[in-house]
Amino acid sequence: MYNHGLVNTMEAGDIWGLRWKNCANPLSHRFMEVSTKKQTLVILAADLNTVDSLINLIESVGPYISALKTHVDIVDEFERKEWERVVETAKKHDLLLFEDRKFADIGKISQKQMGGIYDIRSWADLVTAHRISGKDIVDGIAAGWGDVQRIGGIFLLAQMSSRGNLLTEQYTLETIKTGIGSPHVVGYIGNGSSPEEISLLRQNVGESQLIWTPGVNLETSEGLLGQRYGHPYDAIKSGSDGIIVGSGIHGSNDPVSSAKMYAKESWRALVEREDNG
Ligand code: S5P
Repeated sequence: MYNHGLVNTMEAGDIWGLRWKNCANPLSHRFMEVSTKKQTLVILAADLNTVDSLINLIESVGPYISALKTHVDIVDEFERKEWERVVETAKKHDLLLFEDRKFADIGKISQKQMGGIYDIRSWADLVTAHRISGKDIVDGIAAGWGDVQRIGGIFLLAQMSSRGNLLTEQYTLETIKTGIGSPHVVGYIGNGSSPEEISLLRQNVGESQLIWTPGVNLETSEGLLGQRYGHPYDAIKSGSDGIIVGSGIHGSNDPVSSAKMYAKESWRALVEREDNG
């Protein structure tokens, strides 16, 4: 087990405080437990386009991350059977499988899109969805899992990290209204590049659901094609529970050292967060 030496032995309930007590969905507790065991709040955005490169990356940084976020539709020559190797590797490292599909269609089509060529419903524990088409998208996605007798969780996009996005404060509030109290909504995606926006999101979400934030990087404040970045420590300190890191790890010359650094910053911020009581 990896240990930064910041905290010796700690139970998830001690370190996660109110979040541990108030989160209702068991998938959030699974995330908090794995994060505590590995002392990392890093969700790896594994944006690579071959199964072999994905597996190599997961094998090397697996001990320093707490969930695996995929974009299954960027994999070249996708084959369902080959994909199972990625799924197995993730499970070996105790990682929740989080498919960033960003569903946005009407409920009944989202249900069908959970199947199809990628068969997301059969392997993903978590998916992302936009609120734009109406609140029935949540039930549509849940029905997709139901079709294969599985239960999963949804992260609704309440904010985005990209420049010029159309998710206004009012839209964010409507999104939270849809998600709050839903047995299917584990949490929300927030804008990791802005501590102010994360704080506001946390105020409105309360303590009963998770917030995960992309748009974090230790080295740069701007990314390609309109991506914006903030510091991982600030994101967690202002109320995020997980940092989604892509190029900061897979684009680094030394992904293992980078993953360790992101893990350390995220864990340090959680330990120093004041609302853990
Ligand atoms: O608002 C968002 C929402 C998401 S899920 N902004 C994002 O960047 N993402 C995802 O996070 C994006 O699809 C990518 O997989 C990851 C960020 O990657 P990075 O390379 O910029 O760290």
